[in-house]
Amino acid sequence: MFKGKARAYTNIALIKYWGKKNEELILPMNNSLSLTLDAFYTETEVIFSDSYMVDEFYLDGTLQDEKATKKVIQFLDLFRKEAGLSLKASVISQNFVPTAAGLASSASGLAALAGACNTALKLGLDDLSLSRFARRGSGSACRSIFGGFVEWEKGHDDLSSYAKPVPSDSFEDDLAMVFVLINDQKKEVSSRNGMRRTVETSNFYQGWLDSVEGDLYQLKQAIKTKDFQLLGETMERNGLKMHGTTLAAQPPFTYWSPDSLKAMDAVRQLRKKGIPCYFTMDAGPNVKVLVENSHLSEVQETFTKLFSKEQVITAHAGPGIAIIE
Ligand code: 2P0
Repeated sequence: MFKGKARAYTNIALIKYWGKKNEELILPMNNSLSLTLDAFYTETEVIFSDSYMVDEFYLDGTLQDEKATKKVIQFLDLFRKEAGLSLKASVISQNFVPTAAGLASSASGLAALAGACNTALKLGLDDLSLSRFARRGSGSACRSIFGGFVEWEKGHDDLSSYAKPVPSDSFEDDLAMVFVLINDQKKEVSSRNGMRRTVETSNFYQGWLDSVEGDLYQLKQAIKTKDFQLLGETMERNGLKMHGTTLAAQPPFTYWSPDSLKAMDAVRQLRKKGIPCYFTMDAGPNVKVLVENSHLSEVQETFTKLFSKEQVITAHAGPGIAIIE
């Protein structure tokens, strides 16, 4: 029997990953840069044993169906191949998310499973190799191997596409990210399908690709010089551009809901009042607001008034992957 357990934290991209050039290997079209956060994480245990006849996947205590398990089985296969064994496994995963608000993250989940497999099978993979493996489960998971600011180098093949920490002189410790949880009844387009549809059909996609390098350069300059305004403006602009591409897809779609627009407007109003804060959004209606700790309370107050206390969750920079057992 081989056993391992790891914890990984979720991350939010300031420069977005949007589009794949290789779907099987999960090689992205562009580099992305994220901040790992402390508020949401996943703990995953994996046990490989000859007593299992099939692979099983339990998430938050519930045995998962074939579809959810298939992704996990394919991921386990990568590690079985690396270790040269064929034992079936049981995967027990727990998401630590403050409320049930659709924040369960494939980034933290697949990163934790990668760490657990590495330990269980005694592969001795270093963090860069672990990041490559995590990428094969879910692109954004490769960034959750590391804490703080993290850049995913798009690379050109399996070996060259991985994430690594961005030197920051602890700039991230000055920052907070306020999650505004917006419930939306609409059935959402998964990020996997959304990015595929956009790459294949959106006339705006080339515009995205043409500008992302410049945004990335500016964001790295902002980290280097600890320039919060430049950091926030660049993040906000990049996120808006990503979401712009979806409007020109065929058929068009958007992740925004009326409440997302309300939250974005509140951020602009706060700035007018002299409180520097900036928003970003991912493949769903929630809005994430980046602010310095020195102005955190004003942002929290605004959003708890506009929405409710339960809908506002504050995160700070979080650590990289941790091996628990
Ligand atoms: C990101 N997203 O950079 C972007 C921004 C969503 C919007 O990475 O298909 O779950 O498993 O590689 O990593 C979400 O996509 O997609 C994501 P797959 P993933 O955070």
